[in-house]
Amino acid sequence: MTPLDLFAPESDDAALMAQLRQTLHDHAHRYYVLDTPTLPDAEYDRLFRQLQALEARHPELITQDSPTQRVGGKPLDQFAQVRHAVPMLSIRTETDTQASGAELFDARVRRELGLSPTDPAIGYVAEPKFDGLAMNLRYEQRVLVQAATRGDGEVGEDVTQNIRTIGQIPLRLPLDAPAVLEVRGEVYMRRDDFEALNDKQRLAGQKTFVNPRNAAAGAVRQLDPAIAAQRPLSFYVYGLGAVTPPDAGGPVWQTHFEMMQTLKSWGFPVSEMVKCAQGAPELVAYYAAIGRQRDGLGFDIDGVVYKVNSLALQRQLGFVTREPRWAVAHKFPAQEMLTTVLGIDVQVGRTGKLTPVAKLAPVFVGGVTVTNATLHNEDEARRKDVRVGDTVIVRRAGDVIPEVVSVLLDKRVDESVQFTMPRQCPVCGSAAVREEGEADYRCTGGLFCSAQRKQALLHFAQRRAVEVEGLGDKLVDQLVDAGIINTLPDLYRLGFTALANLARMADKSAQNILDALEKSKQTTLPRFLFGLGIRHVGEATAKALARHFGKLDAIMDAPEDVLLAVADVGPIVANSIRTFFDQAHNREVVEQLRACGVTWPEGEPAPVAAQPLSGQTFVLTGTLPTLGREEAKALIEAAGGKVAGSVSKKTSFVVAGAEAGSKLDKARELGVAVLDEDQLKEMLDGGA
Ligand code: 5U1
Repeated sequence: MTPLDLFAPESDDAALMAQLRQTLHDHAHRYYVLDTPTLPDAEYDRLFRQLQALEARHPELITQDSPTQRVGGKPLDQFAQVRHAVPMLSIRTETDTQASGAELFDARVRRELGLSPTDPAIGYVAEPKFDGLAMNLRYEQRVLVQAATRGDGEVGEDVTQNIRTIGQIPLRLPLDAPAVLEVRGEVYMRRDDFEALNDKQRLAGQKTFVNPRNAAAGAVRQLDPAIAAQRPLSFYVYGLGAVTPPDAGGPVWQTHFEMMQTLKSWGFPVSEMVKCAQGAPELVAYYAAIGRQRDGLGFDIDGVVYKVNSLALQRQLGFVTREPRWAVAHKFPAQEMLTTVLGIDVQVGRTGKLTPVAKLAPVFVGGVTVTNATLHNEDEARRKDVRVGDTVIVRRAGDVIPEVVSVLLDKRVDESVQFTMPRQCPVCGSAAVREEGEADYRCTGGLFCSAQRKQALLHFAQRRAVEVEGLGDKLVDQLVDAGIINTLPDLYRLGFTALANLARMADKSAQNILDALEKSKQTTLPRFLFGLGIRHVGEATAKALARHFGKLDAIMDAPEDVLLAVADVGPIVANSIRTFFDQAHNREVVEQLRACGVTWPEGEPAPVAAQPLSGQTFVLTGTLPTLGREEAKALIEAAGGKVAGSVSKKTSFVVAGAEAGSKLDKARELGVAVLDEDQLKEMLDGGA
């Protein structure tokens, strides 16, 4: 055996291992950062296992940057301390007073630079402010050697083992990267990953996390890297720490934006939302645009950051204490705040559903003052164990109903008592029952219960039903509490005097209500049906029933099996409709409304052949070239089809327009047929 024979296989393996590492790195970058995978998962797994096998054979050839080394190492007792080569600064927060935070910042920068109002606008970079944990990643000779938390800015903790598990973070950099490079950015958890993690925790009977930020912090500070690896984290880069200086061969950049583009080319994830902006007006527009997108993003941001783009100007501006003068954070209204629970009320809905609602000390959250937060139902209230007197975190994101996220148990007062759902309706005293398999308690009082009567009136009078303009909850409270109105037909028996005698009711307003009531008498069959408030009969079902039967009497008399022939009606809905019209008092209400003059045009039952889309369920996604979302929905429904909000195996077609999102992906995953607008129109014309 020659020396060559002895070493050749080993050097072949070494070359193969290097090649495998490169392929796996490239693919991980395309998968995690660019979101354009080119290798099937199974092939990636095969190459990964091949590399693992070679490394098992040659442990001395394992490199720190090998993709197999993302998850590894033993659980730690504690994290080692790391002194940052360049302190991790904090960032000044600009809050809106009279002027916008962007205008205040721009004015300050111009003043510091000694610019006059006639001098040109300053070039800025505007970025989202990710709601996660600041991290410093250190690369030496283009290999990730250390990841450290911010800590106090001077000294952080070495969390390298955990950070290596984040697929978006390159373990190795290309050859044009400098010998020493520290990048700074935010480690965060996407909202869908957070939900999935909490589902998993719940199933395992383990504690859930309050929000994505806490979940990310828990994962980063997890002493066992194997557990950290199961917590899905993401990363965005936004700046630099120590870097090889230009005179030692390090990179030279003129602007922050240029530097970010280089970081992107080296494999770091840079947000697509990072934009250049000229002067204050473009920063103001950026703040507004990102604010509008905020709830639709897949992750939490708590504001935006403005930075002077020119690195020379940044140097000129310098720092005050620990904050740069060239950057500022402009926060959005907080979506989570602390407040106190003053009481827990139980509200009664139109169908008798009892909902526990926490009454809160007023708190400004998500841009509005919140005084109520739903606790949904008994199980949810128990799970969160919210008690009167508790200090709680309240969350309000976008237009969603505010909710109590969690209780600060260490602030709980000793004598607090657990909430229990009442067994009687808090309004009428009738029994409250929870049917098997249902999450909700319901009041059994029906229209005997004044709360249900009020809700039934409001439901009937709403814009989407017969629409009685001006009949809001305050007026309905007055009318029902004074015993003036008990049933829907009583509305049309209201006289001017009864209305005008109510507290705070001017003659003019009383007349407006009477006029609105008169106007509401001319309605349509779907609006009237929907307004009756039959359980499970929403607008779409009411439309389908009206289209199918043409006349109200036909619906009122239809047996369940005939109702089942309607496109939108399943057994539960059919049963609910039958039960409603089998009750004499409900038929009486309909007759009295008709006697009061409520009327609608009736038609003939729709012939089956005239319903080209009957039995088909559609999901709309993206922007169609000519049809608006509501228009497309109405056309599909008018043709006998159903429109659903999410894609499932039961979906017949997904209609996709520009910028179609995850619904299109799901359709492809499930093999659901995808149509464009032209194909939909063809079907509507009876062409399919
Ligand atoms: N996007 C972004 N977030 N963020 C946070 N940029 C950014 N820059 C920061 C911080 C603390 O600090 C530098 C301006 C020093």
